[in-house]
Amino acid sequence: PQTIYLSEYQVPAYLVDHVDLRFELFEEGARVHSTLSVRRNPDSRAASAPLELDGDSLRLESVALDGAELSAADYEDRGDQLVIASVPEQFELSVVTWIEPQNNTRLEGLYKSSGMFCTQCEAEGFRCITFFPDRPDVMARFRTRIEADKASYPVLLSNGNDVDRGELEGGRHFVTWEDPFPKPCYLFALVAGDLVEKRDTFRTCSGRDIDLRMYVEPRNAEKCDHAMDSLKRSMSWDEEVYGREYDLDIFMIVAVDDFNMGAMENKGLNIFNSSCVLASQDTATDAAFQRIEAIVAHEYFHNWSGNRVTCRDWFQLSLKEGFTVFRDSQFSADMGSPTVKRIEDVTLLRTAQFAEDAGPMAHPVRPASYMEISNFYTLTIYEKGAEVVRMIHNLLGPEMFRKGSDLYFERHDGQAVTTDDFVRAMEDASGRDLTQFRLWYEQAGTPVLNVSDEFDAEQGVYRLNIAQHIPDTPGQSNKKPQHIPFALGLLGSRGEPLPLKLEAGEENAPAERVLELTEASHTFEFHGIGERPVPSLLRHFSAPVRVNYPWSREQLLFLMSHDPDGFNRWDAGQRLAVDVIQSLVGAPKDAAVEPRLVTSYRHLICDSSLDQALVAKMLQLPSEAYLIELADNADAPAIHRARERVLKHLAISLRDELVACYRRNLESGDYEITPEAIARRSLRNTALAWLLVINDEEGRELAVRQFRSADNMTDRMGALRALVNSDYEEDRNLALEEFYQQFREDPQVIEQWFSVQAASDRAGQLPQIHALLEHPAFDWKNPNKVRSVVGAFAGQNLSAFHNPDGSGYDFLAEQVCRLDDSNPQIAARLVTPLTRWRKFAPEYSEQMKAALERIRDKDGLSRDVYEVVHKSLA
Ligand code: B3K
Ligand code: ZN
Repeated sequence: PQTIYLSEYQVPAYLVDHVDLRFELFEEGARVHSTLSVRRNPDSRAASAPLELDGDSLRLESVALDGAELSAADYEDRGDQLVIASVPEQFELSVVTWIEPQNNTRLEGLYKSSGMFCTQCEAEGFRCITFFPDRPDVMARFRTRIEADKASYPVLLSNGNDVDRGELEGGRHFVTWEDPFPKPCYLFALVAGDLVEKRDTFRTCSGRDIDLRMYVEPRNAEKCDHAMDSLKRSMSWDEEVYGREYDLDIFMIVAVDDFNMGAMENKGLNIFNSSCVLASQDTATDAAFQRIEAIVAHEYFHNWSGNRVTCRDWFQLSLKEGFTVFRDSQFSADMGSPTVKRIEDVTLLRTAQFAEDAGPMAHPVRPASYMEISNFYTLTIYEKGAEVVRMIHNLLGPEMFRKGSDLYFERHDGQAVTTDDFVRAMEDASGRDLTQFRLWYEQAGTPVLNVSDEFDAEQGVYRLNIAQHIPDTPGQSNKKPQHIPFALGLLGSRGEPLPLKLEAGEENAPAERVLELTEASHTFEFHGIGERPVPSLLRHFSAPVRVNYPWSREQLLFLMSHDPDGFNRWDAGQRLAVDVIQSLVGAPKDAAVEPRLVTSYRHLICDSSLDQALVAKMLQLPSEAYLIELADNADAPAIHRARERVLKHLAISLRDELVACYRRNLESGDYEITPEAIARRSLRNTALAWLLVINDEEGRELAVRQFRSADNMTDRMGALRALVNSDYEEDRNLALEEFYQQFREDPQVIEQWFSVQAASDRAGQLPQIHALLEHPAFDWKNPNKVRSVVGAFAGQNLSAFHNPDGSGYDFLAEQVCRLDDSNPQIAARLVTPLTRWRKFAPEYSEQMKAALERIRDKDGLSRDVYEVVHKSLA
């Protein structure tokens, strides 16, 4: 496969002003009539360039130029391109193609999912529908007529407004849609199905009434309220916080079961993976409710950050994704607990994005090259990209940032632009120079900050030395220092925040500062300090970096209870737990567990005056995945055992407190999704899980009772998970069976049922995983099912996946090869755990590498998997 380079970007030779589409949908395929109004691009230097249109898996039926049918000698059908050597300055091109959506298992372009037609065009799926310049800097106005059998497909949708509809012969009908906003073809969408419609309205800030419509299969009619409410909250939040009003008269959301990712922001017609939009108290956990709110917001926010202002090319993907993730995380913070939201975002970043940035697929937020763009919808583009925008927000402050975003939207409305244009708007609005800051877009790798300090008691001066370096990543070494906003505070011995005087005698010095690091090393002096302070570093995770500082356990315990920054209280607890667990990896069985860890957890569990949402987070031990990310020569089963030891020790030591915590947090009253109620459920389910880890009889009874009587999925799943992860085999099997019988008709719940087993070291050993794959509810064609079994096993059940006999690796390699033919995008994602092979101790890494080599040697490997495997082995 070919590598595409950012440095080779050229403006399109031809522009398309208007697209007229007619879809004839049938059971045995679809005929697509496309008429493009094309003109030569005045900005292109390629004066007499041939017209080249992208295509993929299309059967060409006819081509006409300005109404005259072309003969085969006038054009060349290269399979992936339709080339016409000579065309006038301006012309109309009509092309008819035949496609087979019913056989499309890649789920790119037009395909069928549970009997309905739907599309996914980002990044390069439109070329699977018709020949087109499939690149985001070609923006056109679309008119789309859909024709289909009326009984089977009563609902026919596309972008924009429905302008015409009518009956056709043979029980068929049509609807025509017109989208007044020019857009790249990746934002095109079409849906045809037998769907129920849920309606609502939203009045915008300028007083326009927007028609909100959700389309779902009839059995899901009762699961739309949460998404609809989330949508309305998103619409008014974007008006208030960013001054962005919705622009069309209709906004539609469709739920489909077979979808490669979470959702898609098609103009006016967002398409969602059912699991990211449908929810009811009975079927969705708190985490799912929150995820749905965030994704609905994310896709809605794209209407401005992505659609009105879009990307010039796919190297600029983070322009829309990083910014939109930042926007949705601000929104979620405003809707719930900001500290908890920050903790969740940082957990994901540090566990998964840091691992990506340290692995063979590491790439900058603005990559310089790719083979398959689908492989670059990564945590780096999304989450690190969002952190980069957050740093700009931190450096400029909220008001200047808003001026910058207003300028960006105004200056580039209707354009396809670059991350550099985004940064320039921020600079122009604020007067700040972000030249060095741009390195965040260009250099891959997570910066490491080594921090040391000294206290000069005589002078009353506390000195902090901060040195940065950025590790080498594939194709990049000797990196330049980056511009890093570093928030910190200093605490006195009673926990009081000390004023941070950067000059002796400074008045009204603040207790928190954002230092700006720009050099390889800095020394900061804080004056008027009477005793050695405890530093609280990188507050609220002000930059996506690793911080090394020789914290003592004493200091961490101190920060856990005194740091005024909630995020850093949590982080201190995590560092302490990491330190304790790491010290037990490979230690003798009778090595002692740090007693002060127990004391601090006791305090967290018993002191109900603490913020319970934060406590619920602080009680979660660092995950195995995070512990592996922090390790060199990782031994996953040994890490698993050390973590289990700490967990069991805590549970045994705090047994009575856990039972009391469980009872104190028992719900009375109606199910609510407030931060307080979520925290209560989380605390109670954590207590339950811990009790079952130590085979506590009372815990078992509580779990069984809760499983049977729960009135919501969070509690039902909490009890089920606790039982599944316990030694009570009979109760586990009974609960799993009951659960299945109760929810067998609901695919979104069955996905949870699969993953709770696949992720468990008790219920998810390889023979059981094979049994799940044979289960009648399992379906290789459905990405959610594949993720919930194969993905959960390899990504979460780490001690089983890293079985020293290599069977976990063989298993994954086999499933990747199986999926490579039918759905390469999903196959390439599933490879990820194997790509981390260099991280592990030799007895593991050699076998992981061998599994990758087996995948590499498969015949007819897709470009998607090829890129990931070859880069990982390089
Ligand atoms: N923009 C889509 C992702 C498309 C992925 C294509 N392989 C969803 C989102 O980020 O909102
Ligand atoms: Zn997005």
